[in-house]
Amino acid sequence: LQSSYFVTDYDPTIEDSYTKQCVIDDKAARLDILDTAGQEEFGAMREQYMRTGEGFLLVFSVTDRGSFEEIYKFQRQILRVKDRDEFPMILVGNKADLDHQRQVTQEEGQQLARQLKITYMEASAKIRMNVDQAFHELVRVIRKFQEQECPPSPEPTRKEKDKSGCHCVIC
Ligand SMILES: Nc1nc2c(ncn2[C@@H]2O[C@H](COP(=O)(O)OP(=O)(O)OP(=O)(O)O)[C@@H](O)[C@H]2O)c(=O)[nH]1
Ligand SMILES: [Mg+2]
Repeated sequence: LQSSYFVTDYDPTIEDSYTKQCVIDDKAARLDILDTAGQEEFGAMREQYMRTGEGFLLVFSVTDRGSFEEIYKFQRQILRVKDRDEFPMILVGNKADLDHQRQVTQEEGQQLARQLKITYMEASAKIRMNVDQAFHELVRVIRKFQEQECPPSPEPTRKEKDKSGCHCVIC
């Protein structure tokens, strides 16, 4: 589910990265997007990207039940790596244009999202439905989370700033 173009051939990702500048809710944001591998062979890299990510789009295909069933495991792994009960994530059911090949209903997507306490969105990279919206929604969730983690203090002294250990890349 890539932000700016649609590729027709299947080309398994190992790891790709993109940078995008945009304005979300009147605030500038720089998105450093890391597109990671779905294939099991590249699973060893998973913990590393989970450690560095500030937020995650959990993408499955509504036409592939197996990809849906893997989401729960990924989410648990992210929470374990982050050592948190909650972390910014959005559940995305991609390929919503292929309605006749559906193996996962919208209700099932919603239900899983409720269970994981995150938002569910259906998208189609092919017809560019909800692609930007999914990234934007994730930025909102990241902002909210980081605001809670390190609320902007009125005038922190330099020493306090150094101690705080907050790295709000998207502010
Ligand atoms: N119809 C339709 N096809 C899609 C959509 N998104 C991706 N595809 C097709 O599905 C295939 C796989 O797409 P990728 O984006 O490479 O899938 P991926 O999940 O990144 O796969 P990995 O990189 O192996 O993890 C390609 O042939 C795409 O053209 C979509 O929204 N609708
Ligand atoms: Mg890919």
